Amino acid sequence: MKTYEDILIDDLGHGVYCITLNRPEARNALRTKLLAELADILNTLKIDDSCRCIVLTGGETVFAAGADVSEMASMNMMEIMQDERPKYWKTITTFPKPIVAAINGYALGGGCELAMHADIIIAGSNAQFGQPEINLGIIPGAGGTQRLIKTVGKALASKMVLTGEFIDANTALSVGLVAEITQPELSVERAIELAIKIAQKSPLAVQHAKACLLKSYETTLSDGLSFEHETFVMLAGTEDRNEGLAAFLEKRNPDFKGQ
Ligand code: CO8
Repeated sequence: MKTYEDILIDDLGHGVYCITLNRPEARNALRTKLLAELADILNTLKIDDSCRCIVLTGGETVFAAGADVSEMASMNMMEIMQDERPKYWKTITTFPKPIVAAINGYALGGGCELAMHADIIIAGSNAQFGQPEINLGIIPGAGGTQRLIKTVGKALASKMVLTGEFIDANTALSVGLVAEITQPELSVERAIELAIKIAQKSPLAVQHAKACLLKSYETTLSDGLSFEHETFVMLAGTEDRNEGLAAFLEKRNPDFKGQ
């Protein structure tokens, strides 16, 4: 597997790959190079059948302090219009396999937006989430206004985006931004545990379940229910579905092949 400068990739076996953001000297700020590397590895893992689930982390002390402010400061409006970053964000947004994020320390600006691209967030008790772009005279640019409000509701999202105030792990748990809180040193371990559990399921069912869950962001309830039903019917034609039902009836573990 290719090696990168701004991210580390570990094949953990069991169908799980761990991606670690690796710019500790800049609090893992998401410069364009880092986003390009992240998009590159996700494009590789998207079509690699040995990958069934991703763990995404920044390590024990910080997840990511947002876009790289020095890089952004050097860009004028024309350069922002022609920016490559939205292309890389799109790869993250459309990645079809589950992402479990282990978030410790700051997840700010683009870092909070990246965290919200994960399907499940495990937060270390030291985690802090924020959209402080307003302090820089800008606004969130990678979905922060849209995903945050859909996740935590208007009151808290508006407070965070308009004041730049951070929320801690307990608040993030209480509003549903994160699924669980652990001690900081255990968040990656817990994320891996969940990722291994997901990786043992039918990859077809998992990817379609993710697509259905995300569809709810985009559509009305009745359209979402139709999408879910069509997907449910389609999965009835898969070998994994036959295997899953047969294994249950035969009291054995299923052997899902992704077919
Ligand atoms: N960009 C670049 N460098 C950074 C960033 C950043 N976002 N954050 C921290 N650093 C650097 C600092 O400059 C410092 O470098 P040096 O040692 O060379 O001076 C080093 O990291 C350590 O930083 P601090 O000394 O400040 O560390 P602290 O632990 O005291 O504070 C904080 C950590 C709270 C994270 C603080 O650094 C901070 O507030 N950082 C900026 C947070 C911020 O404003 N983030 C939002 C950025 S804008 C954004 O994310 C928009 C996304 C748009 C995406 C659009 C795509 C199309």
